[in-house]
Amino acid sequence: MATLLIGVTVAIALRFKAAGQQQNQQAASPPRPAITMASPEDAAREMNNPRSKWFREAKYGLFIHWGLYAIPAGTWKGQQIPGIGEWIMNRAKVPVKEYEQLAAQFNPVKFNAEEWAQLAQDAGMKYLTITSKHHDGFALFKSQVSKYNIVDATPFKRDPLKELQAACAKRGIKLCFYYSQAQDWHEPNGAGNTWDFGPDDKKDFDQYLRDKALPQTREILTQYGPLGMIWFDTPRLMTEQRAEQFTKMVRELQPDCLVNGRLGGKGDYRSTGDNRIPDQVVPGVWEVPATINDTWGYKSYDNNWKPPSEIVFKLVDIVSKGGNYLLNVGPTAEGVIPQPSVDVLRKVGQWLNVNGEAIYGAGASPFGQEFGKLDETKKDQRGQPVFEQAKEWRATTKPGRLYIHIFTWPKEFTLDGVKGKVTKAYLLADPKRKGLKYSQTDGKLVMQLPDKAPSELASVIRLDLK
Ligand code: JFZ
Repeated sequence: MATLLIGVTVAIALRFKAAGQQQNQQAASPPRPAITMASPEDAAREMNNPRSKWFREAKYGLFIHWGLYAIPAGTWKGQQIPGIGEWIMNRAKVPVKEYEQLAAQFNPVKFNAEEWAQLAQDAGMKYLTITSKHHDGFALFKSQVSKYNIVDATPFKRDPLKELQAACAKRGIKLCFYYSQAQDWHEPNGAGNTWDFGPDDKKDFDQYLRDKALPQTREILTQYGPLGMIWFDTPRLMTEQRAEQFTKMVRELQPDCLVNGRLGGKGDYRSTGDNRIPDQVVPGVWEVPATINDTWGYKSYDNNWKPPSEIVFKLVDIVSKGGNYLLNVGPTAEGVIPQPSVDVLRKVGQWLNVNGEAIYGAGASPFGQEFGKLDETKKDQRGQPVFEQAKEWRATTKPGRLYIHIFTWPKEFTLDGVKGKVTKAYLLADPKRKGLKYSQTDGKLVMQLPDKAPSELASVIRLDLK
């Protein structure tokens, strides 16, 4: 077990190294699979866990990385710092004494919890996961444990998580908190800050857990009503025993609250690597944490917004493989979610308004051929054949129903391997539910489609089966 943990830690550490070279990372083939597979028993346990029912049905959530790093926004002392924005303290090796001073400038007067929650709702997202404390150690909530928090250390003096609690509750959006349990660059004994405090293996990590991470976890579990989950991250120095202290606390204080897969022990579900989507259906409960541009925390010069078509494709792709999509935006230091990301989210929300029944509560594809195939003539760095992704269509399911999401619109659509007899076929975009012409022999279904695709994002055909 110990070797396994070390292995995982090393793998994650290597990945951090790569974070600054994301461009290169993407060009080369991925060095590791997108997700660790669960045993069939574990996958079944995840799927049958009543606690995760809402999560399995929700499918789509809003991730928000917000904190002091939104002030430098990717630039430190006139230098653009490569890598993800919320890592600026680490990447620029900013001493605590200097970084701390950002707190006195943090005054996000344009922050409006109602607007953020409304955006999540308009976007069709069912949960909202926000950084209550990221690796920089700054708490975005009122804390008795550490003065380094938004109420005590900033001119703003408000608790945005309290405001979000009310705004989310009003709209039935599950509120979830990201909490960096291991890395805390503000604390002498927290993991990660080697430039101020020396190597991690010389630290009294348990002291940090006892005096900050655990008591703050208690605060977020007791001061904000029922939470959908706590999203722990980067389990450096975490052992199973250390993880157990957190799990025990969550279970005692909020038995319905989920624990994600990055605590350091077994969680209620698993995460893929950031921005990584598996090639095939993955059994069990899992989530893809991904961001709408190339940073999590706001960077003033990252304008690489993914278009709505890409977000819809990724959402459908992930759901058709059995997962959830947690999509991130990074608000500015004023408390504003950048308009381009708002526009994208709302577009996707409009698509979901029409096609949501094929996403929420939907199961994975019963097929597989639509995902693409291995190209034996192309090899990655490890000498493995490269997976060539196909993007013409995807499938999701509900009992007695099949949904075909079409991205490349043909005249005629042929589907092999349909189990059951199709009794009706129609486009979700058609309010009249006019039946499409089709013929079915054995498992082969041939459908005649209208000349023009009803949606430029993805047109969904619902098939009712007997
Ligand atoms: C972590 C954080 O360090 C980062 O700042 C951000 O919050 C992100 C959502 O999570 O980064 C990771 C964690 C795990 C992997 C990659 C990046 N991973 O397992 O591939």
